[in-house]
Amino acid sequence: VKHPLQNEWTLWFTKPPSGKGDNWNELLKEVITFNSVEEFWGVYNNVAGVSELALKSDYHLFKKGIRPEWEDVANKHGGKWSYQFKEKRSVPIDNLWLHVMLAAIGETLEDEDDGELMGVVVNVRKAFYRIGLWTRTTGKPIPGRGDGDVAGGKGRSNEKGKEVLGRVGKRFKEVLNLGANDMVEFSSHTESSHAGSTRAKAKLTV
Ligand code: M7G
Repeated sequence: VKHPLQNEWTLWFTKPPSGKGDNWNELLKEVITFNSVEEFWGVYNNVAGVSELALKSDYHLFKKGIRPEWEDVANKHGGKWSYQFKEKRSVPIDNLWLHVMLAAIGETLEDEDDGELMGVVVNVRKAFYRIGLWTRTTGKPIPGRGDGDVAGGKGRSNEKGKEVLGRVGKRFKEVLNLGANDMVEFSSHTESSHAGSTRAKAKLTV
């Protein structure tokens, strides 16, 4: 018996660059798509844990059909909540990433009609692990769509947009098991791409 997930999910992997000439496109690889709890565990049990990955590797778990890139139509008006774990030796990164993936596929990070969650990401870097949650919007109405219309075809005011985004950030923070003084930060993909890095200055925190 297979227990179906509400959405189909695709796991992606970013290989560390082997030389100078490697660009983002050549490094990002689609691994596998699944749509049941059982298949998720099959995938999980057969890929390397985050703690075993080389520096500059990423895992991305995204809803099927959405590439884990700023440029994807589903992401281009959005952004991400993220947190950097700087104590690489002591942070239980494999367990944290597992719980973030379970929260994503179990749909506990947002309410059913929020339509914000695009995917989750873990980056392995020299000085930190970073876990991110990509959202469809930045809390503001998407330009060119009139009445504040966002995902799901429902009108959403500026105020409501901020509220939804903030709630998703708070749930993400709970899954990461962070204390009240540890802040998850939001940055829009526009900021990230202009800064050439996701270390762009965050404006919103929870
Ligand atoms: P990062 O992995 O988000 O953060 O971006 P880091 O600076 O902590 O490593 C690293 C680099 O990967 C960026 O400067 C871009 O060159 C490239 N990159 C990352 N993302 C998520 C994208 C993307 O969505 N689109 C493109 N074109 N490049 C990206």
